[in-house]
Amino acid sequence: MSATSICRALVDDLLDGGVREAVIAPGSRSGPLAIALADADRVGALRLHVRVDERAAGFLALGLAKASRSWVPVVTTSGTASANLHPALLEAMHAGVRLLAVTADRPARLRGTGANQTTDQVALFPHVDYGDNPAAISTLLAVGSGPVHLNLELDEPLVEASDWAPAVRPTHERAGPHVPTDGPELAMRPHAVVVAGDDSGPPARVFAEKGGLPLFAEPSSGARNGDHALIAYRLLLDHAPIAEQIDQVVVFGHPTLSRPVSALLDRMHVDVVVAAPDLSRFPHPPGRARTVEPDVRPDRVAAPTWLDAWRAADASATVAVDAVAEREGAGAALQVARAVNAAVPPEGLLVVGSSNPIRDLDLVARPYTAGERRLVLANRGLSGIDGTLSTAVGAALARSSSRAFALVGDLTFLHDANALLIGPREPRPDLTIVVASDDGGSIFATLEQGDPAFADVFERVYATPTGADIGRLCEAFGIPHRLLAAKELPAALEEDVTGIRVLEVPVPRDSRRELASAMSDAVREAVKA
Ligand SMILES: Cc1ncc(C[n+]2csc(CCOP(=O)(O)OP(=O)(O)O)c2C)c(N)n1
Ligand SMILES: [Mg+2]
Repeated sequence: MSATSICRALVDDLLDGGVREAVIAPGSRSGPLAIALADADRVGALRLHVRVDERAAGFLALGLAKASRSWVPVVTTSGTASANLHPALLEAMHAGVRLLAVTADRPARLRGTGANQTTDQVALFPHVDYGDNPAAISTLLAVGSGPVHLNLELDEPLVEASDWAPAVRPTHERAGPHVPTDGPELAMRPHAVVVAGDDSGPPARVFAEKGGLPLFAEPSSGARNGDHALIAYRLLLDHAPIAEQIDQVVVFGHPTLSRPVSALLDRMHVDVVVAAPDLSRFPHPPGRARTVEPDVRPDRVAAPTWLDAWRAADASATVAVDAVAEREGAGAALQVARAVNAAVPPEGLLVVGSSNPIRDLDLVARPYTAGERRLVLANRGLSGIDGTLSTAVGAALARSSSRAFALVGDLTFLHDANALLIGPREPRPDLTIVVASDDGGSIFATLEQGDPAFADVFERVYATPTGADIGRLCEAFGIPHRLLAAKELPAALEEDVTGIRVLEVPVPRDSRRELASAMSDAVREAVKA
């Protein structure tokens, strides 16, 4: 079969498999697949996105796949181009995202002969499900959870000048989030809590509501909804006397955000129950956690005093956190997180960057009303600061609502600035990117290395200030940019948006450590027995 026939057959198979979005980066070896995908785009069988930078292309496809819960192929040419997909594939692997990497290759006979742009692409992504037979792609995709790597050997002649158009398949219903049915009963202890990590979805909330339990839901859990979800749970775990009484934790999703939650799971007398098929994606105390079916339900409702006590403590802690956030200067990052949390309307999207943005949000985000179909995403598989803007662009493109936001730190923004490199003919989402801009990585100030003992080296090797001018960078990409004070952000977030824009809010970095201890002190005082 010619390269063109192979690629046309592959596009047909992908369409049969439900693929409706595809990403490519340019190159000669991948050309026949690029042309076949462009043919499919032309007749409306799928939507094609073209990017110059393969790393950004990989994360764009990841964002599309995360928000649509569908397979999204990303196609690169051979050599280093394909290696640039590695970060997105690793994130997809650890978060179970349906990303299909298609790397074009020369025929196997040319490997090891010094042929141009030819390396061993077969073992390029160890641990990722691999295939080299395009005809078997449907079997690979049927496994359900990603990612998958298809290395496509294409021989010359690479292109053929002949007309082709695939049949347009009917649009299929997208798989929604998992809605629990009535599964097996779990024997509850009197003082249980529910932890909802990344991508838990509604089951965590439903379990907490059925059991009358407090819900500690990370922002990207998809479960921070309803009136069982607490706000300042992270500080309550450290400071509220009631936290000592916890005797059971039921965990959904992939919790990674906070040390107090990890410490809770490590407590010897706590029964740790993980609602997942296995423990591979779950940070757990070795030998002590047990799994239950994701559809598990509590065998009884907890005494109302348990949840009431948590709600009262949370209300006091939240007042204390808000008071610290109101402080001039230091509190600005928390004000930014609150404003962004409040700006997301029903059906809206929020993509949150790693480091302080997601932790600030975790501390202040008000739970949303259940059932209003907001989507809050974060790359928590490996918590990288890479690819976040591309993920946000992809996720925004996959949503029907045009209200989409991203909240990122300045280094996270700069790391993926090529996400803004979007050609004039490419689909562009309406997306507001908010940058909490403190010229460097402020999270490290709150960790051990932020101790004054390391002050000498801290600034150079941890904080890494860049002095980069984000406004001028945006100008180079033709992206509107505004510098705003935190207090001006809520009004700006209300504005109608067409295309991508950047709102940069300067926040102080040197007071981060003090901010963290001021919040701890305030909450300890507010909830003491
Ligand atoms: C790809 C990658 N490189 C390095 C890190 C380590 N890291 C974690 S947070 C961080 C700093 C992030 O800075 P910024 O985005 O400005 O957020 P801030 O800490 O200032 O809130 C770094 C380098 C990472 N998580 N991912
Ligand atoms: Mg920063």
